Amino acid sequence: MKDAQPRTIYLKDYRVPDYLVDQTRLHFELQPSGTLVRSELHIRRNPAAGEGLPPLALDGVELELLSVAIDGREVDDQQFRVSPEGLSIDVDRPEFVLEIANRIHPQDNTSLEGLYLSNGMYCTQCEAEGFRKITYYPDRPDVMSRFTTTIVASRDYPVLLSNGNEIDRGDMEDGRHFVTWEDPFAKPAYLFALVAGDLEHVEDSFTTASGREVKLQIFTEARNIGKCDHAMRSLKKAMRWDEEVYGREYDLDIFMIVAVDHFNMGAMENKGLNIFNSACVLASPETATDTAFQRIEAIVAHEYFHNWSGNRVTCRDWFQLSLKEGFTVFRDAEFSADMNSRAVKRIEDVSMLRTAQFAEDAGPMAHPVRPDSYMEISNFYTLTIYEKGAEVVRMIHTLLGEEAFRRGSDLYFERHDGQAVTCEDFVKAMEDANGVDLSQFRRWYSQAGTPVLDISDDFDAASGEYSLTVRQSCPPSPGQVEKEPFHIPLKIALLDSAGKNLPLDTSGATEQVLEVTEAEQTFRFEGVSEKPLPSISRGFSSPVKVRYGYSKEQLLFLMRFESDDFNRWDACQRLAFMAMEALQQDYRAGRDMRLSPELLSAYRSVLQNRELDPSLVAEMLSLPTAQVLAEQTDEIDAEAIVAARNFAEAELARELEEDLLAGYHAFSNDRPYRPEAGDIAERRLKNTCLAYLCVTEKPEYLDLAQAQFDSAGNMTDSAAALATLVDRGSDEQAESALQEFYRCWHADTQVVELWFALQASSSQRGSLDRVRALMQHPAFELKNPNKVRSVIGGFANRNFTQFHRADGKGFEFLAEQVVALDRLNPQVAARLVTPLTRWKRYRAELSEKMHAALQMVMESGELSRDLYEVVSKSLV
Ligand code: B3K
Ligand code: ZN
Repeated sequence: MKDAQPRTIYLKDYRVPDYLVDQTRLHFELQPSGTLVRSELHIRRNPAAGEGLPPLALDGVELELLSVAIDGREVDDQQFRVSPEGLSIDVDRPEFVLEIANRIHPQDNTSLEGLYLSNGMYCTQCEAEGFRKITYYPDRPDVMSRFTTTIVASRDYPVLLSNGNEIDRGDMEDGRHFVTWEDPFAKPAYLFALVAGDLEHVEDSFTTASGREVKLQIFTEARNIGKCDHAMRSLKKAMRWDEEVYGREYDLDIFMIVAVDHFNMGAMENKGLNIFNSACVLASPETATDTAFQRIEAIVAHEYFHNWSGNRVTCRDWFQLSLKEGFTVFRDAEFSADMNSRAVKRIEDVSMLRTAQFAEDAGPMAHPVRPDSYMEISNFYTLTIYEKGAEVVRMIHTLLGEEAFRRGSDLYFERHDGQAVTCEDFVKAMEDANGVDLSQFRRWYSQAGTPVLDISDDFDAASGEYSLTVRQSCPPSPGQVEKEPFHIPLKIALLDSAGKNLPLDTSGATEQVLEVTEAEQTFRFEGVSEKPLPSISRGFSSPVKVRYGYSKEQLLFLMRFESDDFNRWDACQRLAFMAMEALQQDYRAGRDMRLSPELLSAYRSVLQNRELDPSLVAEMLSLPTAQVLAEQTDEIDAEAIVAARNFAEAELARELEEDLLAGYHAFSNDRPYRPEAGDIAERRLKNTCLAYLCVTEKPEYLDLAQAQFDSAGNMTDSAAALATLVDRGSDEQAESALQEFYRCWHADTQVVELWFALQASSSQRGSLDRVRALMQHPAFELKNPNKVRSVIGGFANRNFTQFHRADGKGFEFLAEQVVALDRLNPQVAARLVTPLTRWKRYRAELSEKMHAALQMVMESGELSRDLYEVVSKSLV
């Protein structure tokens, strides 16, 4: 790929489409030898595009063109040109019906983009540019069309689904049958879906606020039919929530979800026919962990919410991706917060942002929430677009407040229903609905990088004035050296020496959102009688790094008295981070390591506190992961991080043994499993205690883990016990538990994926040899992204210790796998290579080895556009 470099697409080159497609009629014949696609497109010159009749440019990739006709007459091949990227047809009239026939080969499609087969079931994935692998089409989101789809197939595929409502079905003479679907809502091609297979379904219904009855169906292979109830319950909750919180009702008479085993990501919001990765929809208490239950609830909601934020109002072009993704992630996060523990949801999201998004923002692929350019759009389904995009929407919510935000979203949906719009339109609706000016705020969309706030304070006892001085800066990112100041909402409170929140104004409010807009700015508070302790960025009010010189004592104080649970956790994290820093320094200097007594006493008091939400306690007791520690250091010393963490864990386990055991018993119970917040919290804390206890490797605690493993009635407890035995048990214990688990669950795809992941990510047992052996296991399949993510992803992303082995073999292994995968599935390969792109952040020895591995990928031969973009940008 070095000679023919992929083309870069720029936002500044956006032009409206030359032609519009009012109607799209598709006809699919699914045959073993290939699928015949016939399309009938009602095309019209776009009046907004100017004069004349330029050639009609249609996208099309890997298609076998059979015929082209305009208004019923075959077009002779002088009038059109076919290239590997598409078809260009000369046009002599402003409005016409174009008919195309082409053949595709879903059976050979391993990219899982376009139409492909998963366990014998046909399914599609069109976002972002997969529709062009189905037929020739203006495959861009600003071309919105009404689709009618007929699917013809053998009776071996009894279920034939597409978007919208079923309008016809019947048998054909040759033993085949057909179904026709019509979607009354105009949509871009990326929302098209087709499914054909031997599927069963569960059914339910939902009555909308205005009294319409909607049929809800979840389709799966027969063996999984018992695992749909949780998704169905989640769907109904999401539908109700969107009515109550956003006033948004569902618009079709039917909403379908299909579970497929081979899927590049979590799920897809195709109109009326969501397609889900099986792992993100199927669950039962025996087979799914609490984490899986919560993930399913969130993803079902996310895809459902897209029906408004994404489908009814869609993106003009792919640079605007965060318009639908950032907003929808914000919506699903609020939904999850309302359904579960708000603080814990926030902690989980922020931890992920701080680890992975901050790393992205500081790396070679850093890009703004609205990027300016890309080579391959699939590479831009990133944490920046999704999670930082959601933080940007959240900041608007924080700045405007609940009601004003709702006014803005109402106006946005009303004004742009049925349109393909931009991030600018979203911000404008927020402004217009509320008469506010968000000019400076828009920089969040155009500037990449994580801003840093350096905060200092001052107290003048004589005048009673307390002041906070905030300096903001943002490190350079690719193509952006200088950054203009951001508009940052900073939610704060001031605590007095008794731990009480001070009133901050005459109304007595104890919390305030400071609007930071300048490079340096001072905020003053009058009538303060003693020097307060600031609680800064409550609830993580903006996606920035806050630096304030908290002492250990102040952090302990915040942990005791802070009323904002997120900041209480954050104080604990800061304390743990300081302790881990010190341990790393000890390790590097060859000194004996000594765990901070403050951290120990903080953990002890948290563990003894029965007032706190147990899942908050579990979060507080979890040391920052190696990945977090790595992200927060300028020069990553993997060995020191691992040594410091292992030491701290061992010390905590030893010192807190009694409290941990008491915690384990206090939160064990025999109640039947329910995936509800309270119960999840208790299980989480109990299993956190168990994991710590087993760090001691004392037989009595390993017996406890074994007993839990043997008697667990749900997958959360079973998997937690297994992970503990694998990490801390003897070889014999670990192997026999693994075998037993596999014997029990080998027929369940999701559990086998968990079994793979647990081994590959085990710092003790997930050696490179084991990972290679797992890849030879009969249940492993390189063509299945879930298996790849469990084994190779588990090793490269979640097994810090083994992946960073000093000889660089972990990096070489990843490079090899990425190259092999690129031939099959470029999207997955380009994502999997991410850990190697961070080479600049490491100390010399590992950095060189990582760089060499990346170079190896580059020189391995012709790379896909996806992989080429990531690797070439990372080698610079
Ligand atoms: N919109 C899809 C993601 C499509 C990814 C394409 N590479 C799922 C989601 O965000 O809801
Ligand atoms: Zn989404």
